[in-house]
Amino acid sequence: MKWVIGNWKSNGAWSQNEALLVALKALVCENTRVGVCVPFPYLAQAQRMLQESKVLWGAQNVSPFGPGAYTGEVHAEMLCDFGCRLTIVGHSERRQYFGETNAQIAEKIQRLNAVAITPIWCVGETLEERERGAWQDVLRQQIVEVVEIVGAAAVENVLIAYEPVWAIGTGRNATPEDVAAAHGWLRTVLSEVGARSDLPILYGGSVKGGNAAELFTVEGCDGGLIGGASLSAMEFAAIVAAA
Ligand code: G2H
Repeated sequence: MKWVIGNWKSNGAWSQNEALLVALKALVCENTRVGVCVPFPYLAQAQRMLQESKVLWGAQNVSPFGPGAYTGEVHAEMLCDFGCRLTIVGHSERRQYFGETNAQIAEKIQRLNAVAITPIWCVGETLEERERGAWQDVLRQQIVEVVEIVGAAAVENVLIAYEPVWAIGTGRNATPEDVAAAHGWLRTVLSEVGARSDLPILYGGSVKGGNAAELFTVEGCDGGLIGGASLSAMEFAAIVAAA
């Protein structure tokens, strides 16, 4: 079973979303689990449009805190009110622009677990880290620092998304060999820390209709987290068909 999950990032407008959600709802997803992570203001729209379909929806972030005096935050119970089944944590854009740390990601995973929303836990190395041969250390650290805080049992039901930062929105996707090596390494590290090594691991980074089949058939690749291409109904449908 493959997963194909859209990540709209900070894109969308009420009127445009309507057409995209109608197209999503019409997707045939018999052997593929399809989902979409939308900006907070559009969760109600996604819920209204997708609730009769097999397509799952969710958010792209969650507060590391519960209810209380945390101005601007959206806590996990609020996501339940909008029927969210999935939510992204630790996306590299949040690490890069908002200083999100592995400790915060651990908190967010726990908050989502507490309300039975599946965390999509993103990991990945930068170009600089890859070029100096540190990608394995970086991935290990991203996994270990979270599991040390939450424990292996808390990551039993997560989806992992391997998103090499150098492939995000750049049009330069990782090669099937890169994906096989990274996913294999992540499984080794998961096993080292006592976590499930057979967790679903999605690939994210410039996936399109034209390269999805090649990437998704890599051993150990359980589908994709799709950014830019999820904003086009035709492109996203082609990716789902390739899964
Ligand atoms: C990676 C991906 C989706 P894109 O961030 O999370 O985005 O497909 O645009 O590279």
